[in-house]
Amino acid sequence: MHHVDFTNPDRPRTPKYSAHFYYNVIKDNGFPMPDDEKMLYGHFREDFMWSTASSAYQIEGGWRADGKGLSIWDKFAHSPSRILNDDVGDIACDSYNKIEEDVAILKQLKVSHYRFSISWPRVLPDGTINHINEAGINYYQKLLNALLAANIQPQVTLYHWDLPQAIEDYGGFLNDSFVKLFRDYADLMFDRLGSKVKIWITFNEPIMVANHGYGFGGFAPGINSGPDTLPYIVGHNLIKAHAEAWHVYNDKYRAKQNGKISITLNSDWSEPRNPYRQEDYDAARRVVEFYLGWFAHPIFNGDYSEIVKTRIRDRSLAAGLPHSRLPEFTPEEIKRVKGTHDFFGLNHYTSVLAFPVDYGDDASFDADKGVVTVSDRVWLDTGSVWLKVAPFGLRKLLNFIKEQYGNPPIIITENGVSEKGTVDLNDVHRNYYYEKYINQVLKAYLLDGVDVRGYTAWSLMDNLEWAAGFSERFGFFYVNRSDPNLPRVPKNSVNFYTKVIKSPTGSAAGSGPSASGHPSWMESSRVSAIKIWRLGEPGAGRDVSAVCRVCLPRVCTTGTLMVDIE
Ligand code: PNW
Repeated sequence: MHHVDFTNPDRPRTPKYSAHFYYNVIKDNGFPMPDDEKMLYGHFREDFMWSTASSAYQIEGGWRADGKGLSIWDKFAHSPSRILNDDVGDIACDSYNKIEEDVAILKQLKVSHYRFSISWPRVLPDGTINHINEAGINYYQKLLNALLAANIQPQVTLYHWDLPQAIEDYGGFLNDSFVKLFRDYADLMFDRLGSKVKIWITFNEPIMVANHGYGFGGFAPGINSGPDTLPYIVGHNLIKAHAEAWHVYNDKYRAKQNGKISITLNSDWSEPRNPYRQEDYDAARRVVEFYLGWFAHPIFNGDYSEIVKTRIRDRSLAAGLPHSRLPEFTPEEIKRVKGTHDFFGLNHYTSVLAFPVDYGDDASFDADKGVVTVSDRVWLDTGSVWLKVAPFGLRKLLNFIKEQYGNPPIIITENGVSEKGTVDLNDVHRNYYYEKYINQVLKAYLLDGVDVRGYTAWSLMDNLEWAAGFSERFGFFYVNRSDPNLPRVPKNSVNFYTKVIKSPTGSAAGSGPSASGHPSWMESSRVSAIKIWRLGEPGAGRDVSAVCRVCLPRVCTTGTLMVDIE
């Protein structure tokens, strides 16, 4: 249980992970279940919104149908090597032609809500209200009618990454005029669709638009020429555009349409890599502050947070610039943006471990944050490299939002897990993921008093997973792409999610144990922890015994990255 350094005459003994492990077995006189991993039985509020989600570019197809304009993702996908296997969304899941099928599978799931997004270039081909494409609006009218007829309430996102290419041709989010263009588009959608919609979301995950679209360039429009400045300009215009759309709704439509409107922000949760180092705590805090706070702070508290402002300003001045690379809001703008929310829309998938790193002269969002993140190797793998299963982080993130942003009502607008490789409809890993994550949401609600109003599983069906193409599958329904009819085939998790939603006593997750000691709806997930190891790339699945050879995760005595002994 101890490593002995035979090259050192003192023969020093260093405890291996097994020593810490055995120490705890002795201390606990056995194996008590950690509180955090115990199932909590109980119910969400009566009117809890149980939803599942999709987005326009990922499912609709019909890329040139009936007068639709092109989006930046159409152009990006048609450029060589931007998407894995050169996949394109030209047809995707053909949802443009499959309203009935999509509503049928939503009914099968028994969700009360469905989150989808509007393709801006489908309704406004050149992005402006100078030319309205009635056929495009008609598609969304029909979809809304079909949903309402099935007693499913829509949650509608105005922007889920498919900017009209015509707007990008004029600088896209980098051009201030974007703010007015988005306001006009939002105004038109409220006017034409608003009588049927009670939940609006302005932007999905602005950080991905800013950083991946205009920083790293891995997402459309694929710009990476100014990672130190462009993401901040994009973020700034995005925040202002969100606020204008909220005000239009508030001033012109709220009284008669009686809906709610906000933004969806995404964030990982972050723990210190070494819980005994203050620097790692500070780094972990910066991760969430830069990720979520970049957008949440101006909208919920007013202006960018001090941590974000100070770090970017200091690093800008140190590099010899006359002022911060982060744009400033005027006092009027701070007032105009603050409070433009009716709920907190949250997308969450995974957690990370953080430690500080000085990036030197490197100028980028990551360098400003000054953090490197890793995963705890006991967290299970999934079909996406960035996504590790760490359910506890969702409860912590919900508490962070409650404490930092004034205890807002929270709608979880995405949470889910992927697989890749061979198709296996018995997706018990997905049941496992949902059971554990939803139970953490229940704990946040019942034990911590977080005001959670809804939960949305990503995704309704397998779809175009952005730069990963069709290779990573998040769906409840498998879409058979070798059949030209693109049939939606239920995976095992359809039954699982339906049972969570409709557990015996109503809208509850965890209605109480059955004879076996587990609630009936969780039976199928118990074997999944074993299977989930095999989800990644061939060879990526790890055997539990290979994890944590050298030192306790996060309590690494050497303070270096954890490495395998071999
Ligand atoms: C979200 N990451 O995007 C999006 O809103 C969805 O459209 C997407 O399909 C889903 O999550 C699953 O990926 C993300 O690399 C994409 O950290 C990538 C990351 C996070 C969110």
